[in-house]
This record gives sequence, structure tokens and C-alpha cells, in this order.
Amino acid sequence: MNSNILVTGAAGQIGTELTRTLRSLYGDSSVVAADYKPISTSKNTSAGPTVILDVANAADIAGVVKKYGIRTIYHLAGVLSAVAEKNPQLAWNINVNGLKNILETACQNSCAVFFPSSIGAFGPGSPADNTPQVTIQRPTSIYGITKLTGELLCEYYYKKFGVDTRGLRFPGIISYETLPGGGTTDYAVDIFYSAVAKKTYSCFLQADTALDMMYMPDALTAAIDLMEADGTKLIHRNAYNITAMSLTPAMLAREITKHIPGFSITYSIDPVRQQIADSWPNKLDDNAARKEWGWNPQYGLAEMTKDMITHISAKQT
Ligand code: AKB
Repeated sequence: MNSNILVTGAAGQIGTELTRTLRSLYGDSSVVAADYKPISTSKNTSAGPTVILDVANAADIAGVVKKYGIRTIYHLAGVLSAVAEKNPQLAWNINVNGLKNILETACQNSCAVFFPSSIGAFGPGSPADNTPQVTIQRPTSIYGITKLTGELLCEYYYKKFGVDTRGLRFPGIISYETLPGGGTTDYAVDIFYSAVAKKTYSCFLQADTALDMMYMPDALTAAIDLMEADGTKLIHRNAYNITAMSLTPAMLAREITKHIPGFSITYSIDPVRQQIADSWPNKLDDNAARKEWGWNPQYGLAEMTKDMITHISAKQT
């Protein structure tokens, strides 16, 4: 890829690390980092163009795309599930209207678009185990409704206007660099900080709540590999199921105890996030991604846990 790239939501959990990785692959000046709030340059380690951009403002997106000659947009700006449930209007405006503005701009400027969908695009009516790539999708959270709408919009713009849309149904992403903000799967990040600092964690989901998870390096590889893939091999233009592990809080706590003896977990359930988690699958079937563009995660529970504890311990000393 030798054209310019725009990353929206570049100060977020995935955006921070994706921007840095894209800059190391394609050059600092080729990757424009955009967020609705100023981006600290230290976050992306190397200097490259940064812009303040509200994705709800279509004219501003078009201005940035034209100014920097953008050809690929990684559209990560979005509101996560727990925050969305508190403010459904904001969720719709950013997750749906924001995406629609990106797709319109992409259509007019011949850009490819990466869209992060979610395991949240499924609902209680979807098979919970080995959830197929194509199945019933009747999400019950507003977040899931915005993500499913986004998937359909992406497919529509591909079929109707030929926009090169590609998407992933991300599971919970576990990372140590930038904290996630307001998701249902955030416990799987919080637990590490609390375990390293206090040897204890109070979890807002029940011990046996199974959800798909993934370590950040695999999430970055997935997004970049999908955008680099041969488009003629991609059958699904809404979003691909991907997963690396299916975890419960109890499983994660057991693994952490191997590194931090004496670690203990307690449970103080948040009914809003528990209800959202209960409506999501336990484990996705990601065979379509494996077959069509070579998805192959590298980190399981043991490797991820060891790496997280090493990095967070280093940060906290
Ligand atoms: C959330 O919990 O809202 C996100 C997601 C799985 O989409 N991490």
C-alpha cells in the first residue's frame, strides 16, 4: 500500500497502536492520525500528521481526505457498549452517522474503508457457541444495533457504489498501552492493572460469563492483513468473525494466579454490562476469515497473560 492513510479514533485503545504500526510500515508522513480531542504525540511515538476531527461532521472529513490525499480510512472512532447504553443518541450519531459520513467521503474520493464491527453485532437469538459467520443477528443493545447497521451500510456501499469496504467483528481487545473506554469486555484489561497493583480485582461480570477476546498484536495484524488482502477473495463485505480465545473472568483469574500467587477475584455485578454480555456469543466461528484472507492468531490465554503482566509490572515500577 503506497497511498495515504487516515486513522479516525487514533487516540483510542486500538487507534494508538494501529497508528504507530501503520507509520512504521508505510512511513510517518503517510499516516494521518485523527481524533475528536488533541492527540499527544508521545502516544504514537513517531511524529506524523495529526488532526482534530469530529466524524459527525461530513465536511470536515472531506476536507482532511482531500488535503492529505487519503486513499485508505481505518475508521476506528466509535462509542463502546456500556457508554452507548447510557447515551444511545450519542452512540447512533457517532457509530452510524459518523460511519455514513466516512462512507460518503470514501465514495467521492475512491478510498477503501476499514470498519470495526463487534461481537456485539450478534444477539440472544444468534447461536452462542461457534457463532457462524452468517446467522441470525438481532442485537438487543444499542451498541449492537449500531454495529449491525454499520455492517449493512458497508455492504451496501460496496455493492451499490463499489467502495472497497472491509470489516472485522472484534472481540474484547486486551492491551497494556491505552485503556479501553466504556466497553463490556473492559474487565479483561482492568483485571491486569488491579492484579499487579493490589493482587485483587472486583469484577463487574459473573465468573462464568464467556466472551471472545484477543491480544492487541493479533488485532493489529488482523486489521492490516484484511486491508492488504486480495479483494477478489473476500466474499463478506459486511464484517468477518475473528477470535483468538474464549474467556470467562474465572479462567482469566486462574491464569493470572500462576504469575501472581495469592491473587484473588471478587464479583460485584454491573447489571447493565452483565445483560449486554449475556446477549453476546460465547465463541465465534472464524473459519471464513481463516479461509478467505489467512487469519491466524498468535496469542492464546497463556502467552497473552504472561506478556500483559510483564508490561504492566514494568509500567507500575
Ligand atoms: C465492548 O465491550 O463494547 C467492545 C466490543 C467487544 O465491541 N470491547
